Amino acid sequence: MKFHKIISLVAAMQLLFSSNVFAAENNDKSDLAFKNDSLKTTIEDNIKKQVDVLNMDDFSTNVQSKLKDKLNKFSNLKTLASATDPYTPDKYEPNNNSGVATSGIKNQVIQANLNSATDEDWYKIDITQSDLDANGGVAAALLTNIPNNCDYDLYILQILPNGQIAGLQSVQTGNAPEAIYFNCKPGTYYAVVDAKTGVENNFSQQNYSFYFGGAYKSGTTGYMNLGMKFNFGNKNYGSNGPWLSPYQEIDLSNASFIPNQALISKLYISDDSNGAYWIGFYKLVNGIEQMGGFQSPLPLPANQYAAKELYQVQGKITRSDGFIWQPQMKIDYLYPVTLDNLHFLLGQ
Ligand SMILES: [Ca+2]
Ligand SMILES: [Ca+2]
Ligand SMILES: [Ca+2]
Repeated sequence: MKFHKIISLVAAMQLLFSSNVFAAENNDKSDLAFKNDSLKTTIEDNIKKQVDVLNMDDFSTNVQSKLKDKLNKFSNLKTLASATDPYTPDKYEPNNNSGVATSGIKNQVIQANLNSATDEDWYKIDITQSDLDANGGVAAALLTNIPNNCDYDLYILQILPNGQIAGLQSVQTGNAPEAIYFNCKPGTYYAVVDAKTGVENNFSQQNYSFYFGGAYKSGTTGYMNLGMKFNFGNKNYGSNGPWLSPYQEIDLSNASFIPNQALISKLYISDDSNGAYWIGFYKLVNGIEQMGGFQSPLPLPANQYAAKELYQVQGKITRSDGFIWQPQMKIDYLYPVTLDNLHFLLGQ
């Protein structure tokens, strides 16, 4: 049975049986079946809102409007895997039905293809409670790099204990990518990549890219050399101290090596220096301070501030015997898995 027939059946079942496995904010059960637009809008709006509302300005004490692009000073830019292999054989075959669905691909981007008129690709993931805890209860399935002149669609199915099937679909036209975000409970879920019926020669040896897993991922910039130098000279402010240095800034608001919409999980600023003696040294990033000698994350609430921002760094000191601070910074972040961010998962 070709996949569209199964889908028709599933749609009919959705109308007949009330199931809200995919919790939507819509009480109309018949409308729930295969209508993920509202869910997608909800999560994307939520993500956008989160980033927009929680602005770095809120904790910056000294933001100035003039931005400087110092990206070329980075010595260890994260190298992104960019190229996908367009023509490898589909190593996940056979997987043309739920019984032989491909497993073991959770939270990865894979390359596969629909290489004949009868090919359909079934994937199976088991979503656990810990997966949900890490993702706010939201999972994602994304299909992109659909070959030119092809039109593939994406379906999410769950077989319920009583034999009913619940489902969602994303059915864009042409080779536009497909994306489904869904609220879910622990359980086994199937994703199906299927060629749209009625499109001629709707298959290709060329690979598509596919992701099935949590809606959020964590990442890190690693320690970045900021190219900054704070020379405090020979000074003893004693009881008149401490003295606050002018700030130096680094603009990461357009940094391509940080995913869009990433939020800061942890922010570190290092003590790197020439090793000279100091008393009462403090490190500040956008007004958040930490005493020299500590390597723990700065006291900043997790996952509330945008990572792609302008950062202003400065130092505060009571006594310096020729101390020169050359800080490195590391940002651990959390980001939503979107079509736009998918390349960050390649090569993992
Ligand atoms: Ca295939
Ligand atoms: Ca297949
Ligand atoms: Ca499509």
